[in-house]
Amino acid sequence: MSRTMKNIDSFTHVRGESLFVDDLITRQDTLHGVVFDSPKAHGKITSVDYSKAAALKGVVKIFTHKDIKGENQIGGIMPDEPLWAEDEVHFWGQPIAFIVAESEVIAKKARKLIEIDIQDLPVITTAIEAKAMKSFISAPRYFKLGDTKAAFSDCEYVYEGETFSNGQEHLYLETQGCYAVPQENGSIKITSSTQGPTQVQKATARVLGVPMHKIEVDVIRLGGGFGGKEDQATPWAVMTAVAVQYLNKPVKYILNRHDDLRMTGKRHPYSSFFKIGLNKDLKIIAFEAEFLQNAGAAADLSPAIAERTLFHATNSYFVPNVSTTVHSCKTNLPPNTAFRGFGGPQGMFVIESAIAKAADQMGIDKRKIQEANLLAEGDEFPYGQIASNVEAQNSWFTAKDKFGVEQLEKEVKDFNSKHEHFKKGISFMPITFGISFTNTPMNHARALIHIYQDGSVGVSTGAVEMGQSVNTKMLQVAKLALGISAEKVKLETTNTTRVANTSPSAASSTADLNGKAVDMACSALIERLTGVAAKMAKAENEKISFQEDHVFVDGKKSRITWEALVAQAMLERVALSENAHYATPTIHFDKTKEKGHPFAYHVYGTAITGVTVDCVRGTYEIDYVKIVHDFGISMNMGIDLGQVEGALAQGIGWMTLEEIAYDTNGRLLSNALSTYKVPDIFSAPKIIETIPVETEGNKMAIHKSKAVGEPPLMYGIGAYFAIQQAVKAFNKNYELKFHAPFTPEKVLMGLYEKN
Ligand code: LUZ
Ligand code: MOS
Repeated sequence: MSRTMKNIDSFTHVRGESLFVDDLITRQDTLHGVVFDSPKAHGKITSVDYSKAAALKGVVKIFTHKDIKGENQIGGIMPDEPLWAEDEVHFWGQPIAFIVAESEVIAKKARKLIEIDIQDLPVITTAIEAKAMKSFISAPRYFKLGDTKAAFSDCEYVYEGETFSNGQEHLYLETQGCYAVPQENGSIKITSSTQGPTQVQKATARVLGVPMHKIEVDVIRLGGGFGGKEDQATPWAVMTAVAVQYLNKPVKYILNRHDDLRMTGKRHPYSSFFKIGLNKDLKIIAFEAEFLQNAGAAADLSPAIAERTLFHATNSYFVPNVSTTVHSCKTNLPPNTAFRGFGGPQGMFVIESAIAKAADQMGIDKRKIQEANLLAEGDEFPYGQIASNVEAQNSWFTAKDKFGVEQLEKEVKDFNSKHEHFKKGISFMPITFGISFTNTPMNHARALIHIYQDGSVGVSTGAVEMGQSVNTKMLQVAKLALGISAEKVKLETTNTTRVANTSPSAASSTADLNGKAVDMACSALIERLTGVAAKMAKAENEKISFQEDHVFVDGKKSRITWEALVAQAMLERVALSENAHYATPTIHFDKTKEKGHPFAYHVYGTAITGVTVDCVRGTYEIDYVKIVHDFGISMNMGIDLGQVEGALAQGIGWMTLEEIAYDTNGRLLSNALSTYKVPDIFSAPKIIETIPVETEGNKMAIHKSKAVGEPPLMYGIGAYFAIQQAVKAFNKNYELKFHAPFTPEKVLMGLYEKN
């Protein structure tokens, strides 16, 4: 196949013609909503006075839980989240009511007129406090391999420590939003900026008390999701639908940035504790970790995210004795949610911290320990899966070789010996990331393909386009399978009436799951068309193939065009539509034993990060990140490199700059782009070099092109340890701390502590 193609959205993106929810032409009678949310993180609502707001000219109705005909419940994994608060509020920003007015301006004015009294209850903002108060979302989970207790007594070196990694704001360019329009007989069509159209449909049906077939959800594309719209696009869509059900008029709600930042959950902050044991040969013999996940005020996806932390707690290393625990801690923050990596990055930061601590105490290079413990073929993960087609060592040694590590390390040493006020650091960051939803039943997808009678093709899948270019990949799969040119194939919107019961576009698995379904649907169509073509060409079925918009006979182009073939198939009344269902084979997981084979495959890679720290100011620059990445056999290197670079920048941001801050009352302080620093072009690495590992690829991946959305984010963890090394080079007395993000402020304090 041609393993390259420009993103099919680039033309309309560049011209500003791509449609997002807010670009839809609305009906003239459209009303506009805005949420009234809690101004306190925890308390009893003693009174709310809506009268002044309701009296404002242009206000149509203020909706509360009392207006719900079905259930006041939007919890996905667990039924613990009301759409609108009833008697109690559990986080600052929790929706209490929905004001619907003739314009957004009026709705916002009305919001200011609502008077509320809340009787304060104690506020918990950290996972550590929550654990002390036994405030949990769900039961703890434990993964075990071997016997750590016995193993520690055999270890030459044992170290313990603690870590913290902060949350992260998704900052999708397009904020949350939706537009709901009444149809006949109580049906509602919702256009939503969601990664999970089916979640939106299901939650809406539940709250409205109507069957799912009354609710149609359509998704054109998202201006970014990053996990923030896997579950948390739902409430706004449901609220507009409640209003439509009552008013029988279209209702639109696009959150502004402040409302979005305040009301939505983020990546989970984690407080963690580790114990690591090594023998004389630097082998990690035992590893224990306890993860305290700050889940916020409701479950959302937290238990699944907690689980993925345990799956990634040993990163790219084989450790024979492992014992890990995760507690999903209930606090009074907005429910934290999916974010690219889904708990994996938080897990990997801890073992990297443990290795850094061990290396520091032993007085050796961190990378010696990393290198001595890399996963090999046949190693067992703590969850029972046996590693196969492992590229951990391949990517590591390729990076060392291709990027000339000796030279890079010499540069650091030379530079540091010559410069007093600037210091360089270098780090290695291997990654191993499991591909599949950890919840096995979610690993399925469908595609619906129509060949129209003029030969053009429409492809519908469950995949949501969110800038990751999944539609381009789907188009590549279809055009290759049908042997036709790209212009003949159109990717349709993602719509619950065409493709039902979808899993969210998440877990890096969207292209694999939906691409396999597209491939299957095309194969079925081709099989039927082969019969027609064979008759037309007077040849046997086996001799027929489809390429270059023509029927090929015996590998040679015939005069029968695709169009002529399709026209003939119509005359012969051959079905030109096909629906296919793909469910990942092989995978399984037993939660009672915490063992199984949960992942279709793993993605591997190694990043080398070089930084320079300004030791007067505490600022730093990322000189380079050099990556050897396991793409499998990429079906579109342009797109995949974009994913690597974007994920890397996002990972570096999480580790270095992005500092979510809540005060002790649970109020978000980093509530604007002036107080929350996201990486920009000035903080981007000066050089990003990415080369593919040489590999056979993996058949479980679509066209052997491995999932690429999430794994490269974790290369960003390398920035933390490169900066740490530079700080240590300046200040020998610096005591290693593992408290991310490593902001310039923390760097400065590290440079001068005990110095
Ligand atoms: N979402 C989900 C995910 O529901 N399950 C997962 O395992 C997952 N993994 C990564 C990102 N999103
Ligand atoms: Mo996700 S973190 O919605 O793949």
